[in-house]
Amino acid sequence: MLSSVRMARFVARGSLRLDAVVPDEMNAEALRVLARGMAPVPYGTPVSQAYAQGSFAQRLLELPQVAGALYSLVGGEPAIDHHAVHIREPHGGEAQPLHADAIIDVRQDAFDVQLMYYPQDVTLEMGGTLSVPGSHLRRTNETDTGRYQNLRGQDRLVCPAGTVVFLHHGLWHGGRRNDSDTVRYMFKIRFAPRERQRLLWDTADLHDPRVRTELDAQFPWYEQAAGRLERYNRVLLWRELTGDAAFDLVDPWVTRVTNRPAAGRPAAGRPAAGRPAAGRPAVENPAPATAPAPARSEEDAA
Ligand SMILES: O=C(O)CCC(=O)C(=O)O
Ligand SMILES: [Fe+2]
Repeated sequence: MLSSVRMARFVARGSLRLDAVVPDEMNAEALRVLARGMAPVPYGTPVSQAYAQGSFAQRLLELPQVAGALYSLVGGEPAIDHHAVHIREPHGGEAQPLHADAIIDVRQDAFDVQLMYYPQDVTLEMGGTLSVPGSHLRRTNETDTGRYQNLRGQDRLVCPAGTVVFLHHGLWHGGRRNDSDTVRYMFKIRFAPRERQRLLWDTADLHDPRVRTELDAQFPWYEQAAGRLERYNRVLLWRELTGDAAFDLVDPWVTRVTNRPAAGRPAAGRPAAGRPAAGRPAVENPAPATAPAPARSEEDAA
């Protein structure tokens, strides 16, 4: 299971990397299995029904670190959206344009994850998957980001054999050109949650101050103002994941924007001319008194 600090790191970065968690003998087996190809799985198949008992994919998903991370992110029995084997031939093909594996997906209370498994050591020349940390909550339409060639702080995956990476479905990424003499294999499975993604990880450290530090992370490609919006969107996601509707990074920040007064007006402070005439019903749902004005907010301070 993931800790709260690692979960917060996923919420900020949009990815989680588990280095060399698949043993060598399984990596060797994977090269044969992936070269043969994997039969498709119908959309929506619960994971326990997707892969035969004892099959490579089933054993991959049962590795404790993989299973623990998957459960923490999307809960028990997620559905398979699709899976695919990606093969990049030596000196073949072109870099994929930067993309998210989704057309506009504006869910704020749920997300899918993509497991990417690399059975070999991936060197820079082999064109490992490029991704842009912290891009997953900037909602884009699939390859709309394809015009960007390189972004400051981008991550070109270089990893040891047996590495598994989980990506939030919105993360901007793309396979790079393979300039090496070696075929590069990657197996991807996209999972959709079938239970509410709330407190599914090991929450013992939920109030560890490092949770806030992780959620507040800045990335070098962020613009000054829009970068703030990324952190704002993380607060919204953290509220959903924890059920803590009052969580904020800077108070009042998200809190200010969630203000939705109920019908009616507070009785106190209403100008006399606006009061209902005698005999008319008084305000039906008086809203609670508003909180005192903040001493400081991030926007005020900017
Ligand atoms: O080949 C790669 O590294 C990335 C492929 C990809 O974008 C995907 O599987 O969604
Ligand atoms: Fe992709």
